[in-house]
Amino acid sequence: MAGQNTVLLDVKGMTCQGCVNSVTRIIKRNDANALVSVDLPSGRVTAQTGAPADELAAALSAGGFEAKAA
Ligand SMILES: [Cu+2]
Repeated sequence: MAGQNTVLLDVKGMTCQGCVNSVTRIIKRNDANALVSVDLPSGRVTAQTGAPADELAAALSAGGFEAKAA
């Protein structure tokens, strides 16, 4: 798909599968076609997406997860 990039984010505050689901949902709200993988122990989120990392980090921060582009 055009414009798809690999975006890496460091996300703090994820403690369980529910948080993983929330983070995934927030990213998909910004890009419904995003492919999201979350590594809970490290807080590393990898997304194949056309959305910019900064936009995703801002959305996650607004959703209660401290996030920044990795
Ligand atoms: Cu949780």
